[in-house]
Amino acid sequence: MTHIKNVQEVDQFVAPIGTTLDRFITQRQQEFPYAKGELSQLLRDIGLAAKIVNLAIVKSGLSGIEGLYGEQNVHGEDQQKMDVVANVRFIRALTRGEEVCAIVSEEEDGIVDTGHCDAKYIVAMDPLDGSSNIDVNTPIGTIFAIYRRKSEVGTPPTEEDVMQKGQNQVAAGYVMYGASTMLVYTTGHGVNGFTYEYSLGEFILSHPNIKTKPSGNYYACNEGYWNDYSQGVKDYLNYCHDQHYKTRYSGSMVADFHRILLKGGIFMYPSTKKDAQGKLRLLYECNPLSFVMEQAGGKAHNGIQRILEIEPKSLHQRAPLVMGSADMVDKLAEMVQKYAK
Ligand code: AHM
Ligand code: MG
Repeated sequence: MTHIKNVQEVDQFVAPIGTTLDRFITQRQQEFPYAKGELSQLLRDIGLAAKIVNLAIVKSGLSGIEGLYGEQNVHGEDQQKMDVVANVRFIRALTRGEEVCAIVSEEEDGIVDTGHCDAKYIVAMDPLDGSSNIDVNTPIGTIFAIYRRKSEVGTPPTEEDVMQKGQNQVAAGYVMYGASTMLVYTTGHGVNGFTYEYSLGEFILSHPNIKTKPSGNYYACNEGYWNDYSQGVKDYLNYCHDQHYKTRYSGSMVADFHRILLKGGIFMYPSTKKDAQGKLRLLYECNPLSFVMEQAGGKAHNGIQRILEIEPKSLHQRAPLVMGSADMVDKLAEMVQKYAK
């Protein structure tokens, strides 16, 4: 019989599993000296909802939840059945967790009051981004931002609680449902990524302290809108062509963003002739990913201003978005601003 003497000896023949999301969140709680554990619980609730949505996505082709739901959301876009499933799952998990007083969702017109007016956090989310990719089995994602409410704890939450600049986020991140499902988040102390281990049902730390390179050779942009872009954006795209940068654009921002976060490059959804503010929503698409990108050492801009400094005026406000490797975002901003003078 083998006698196990110490942990190092055991590690030689039984590899450690690594750090689970739960354990990581608990360890990191010490970074917030006055935290009482509510944010940790809230992050765990997001992890739980992500697992449930992941399960629904994995089974969608077999269980008949692909395709259109038959209604439009607040933006006049056709809802997919999976948009609705993800929205309900996240709202339910965040409500039952009792740490959130209000939720803003791409799929909801106004704020969702969870009934927990003693809770101090607000969540803004896109429950399923890139959902037009569901039926073709391409990666899709959930994007989330967490804010502290402005109004007094104990009172009903208001829209004002949600109208905060991105720089006020206390945490933000995304879940990417893809070849591997991953959860990546920041609490303002760097960015960490976790890969879902199916048989254990746990997210395991796989990408600690992610850093984005200052420059890269990928660009993600829908060049189908070329005729509608400003001259500054066209100049930058021509520069990308001259540099022989590689195009990688899937129409699923979380997937395109994830590549750039890990490999370097630039993602852009600029304004067009038709949509001066582009397509992407400030509170739950631009802000959270911009916070993650900045925490990884990259930049996020609307061409004129840092995304995280934009004062929101409405729940579903849009903003042109450019984010990625710092040198590339600077170069684009310089080209765009040349015409703004
Ligand atoms: P959605 O929230 O309705 O899914 O829209 C957001 C998505 C992003 O993931 C993606 O970058 C963009 O829309 C693609 O739009 P387009 O097809 O105009 O390039
Ligand atoms: Mg979206």
